[in-house]
Amino acid sequence: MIIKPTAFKAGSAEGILTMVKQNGFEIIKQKETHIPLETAKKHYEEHSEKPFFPGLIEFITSGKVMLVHLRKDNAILDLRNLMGNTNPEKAEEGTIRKIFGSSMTANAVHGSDSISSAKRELEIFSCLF
Ligand code: FUP
Repeated sequence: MIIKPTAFKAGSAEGILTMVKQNGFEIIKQKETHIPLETAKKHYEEHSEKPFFPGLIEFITSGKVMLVHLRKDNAILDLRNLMGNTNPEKAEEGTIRKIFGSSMTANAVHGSDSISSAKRELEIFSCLF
């Protein structure tokens, strides 16, 4: 999981991590850091042709984030349910993005969408942890 710049700057990291722990996740590692430009581009590679890509890269590299390595049975699906819809306006009540998100891009958190994505992302961010 990545706590994105706007949520981090707003001081929401503690509240987000509390929700995550209350939902049974174990925090293996956490790190406050800036994401370098090339790392951000690699992370969001699948969206590189999309019109929102430049804004997404600008945003994710705009300030400090918190990288969080989480563990839980069924972690991928459970975290995505806890995060809620990508768009905070559409996210269900009680979800992280509903509570802490402010826009489609500044939607508080990123969560890996599959086991293979989680492995790939942990590898991409390993040098920053
Ligand atoms: P998610 O897996 O829920 O993070 O969503 P996506 O992989 O579809 O999108 C990745 C990020 O791109 C989202 F966090 C927000 C951003 N995004 C936009 O800014 N505009 C869009 O139209 C779609 C996604």
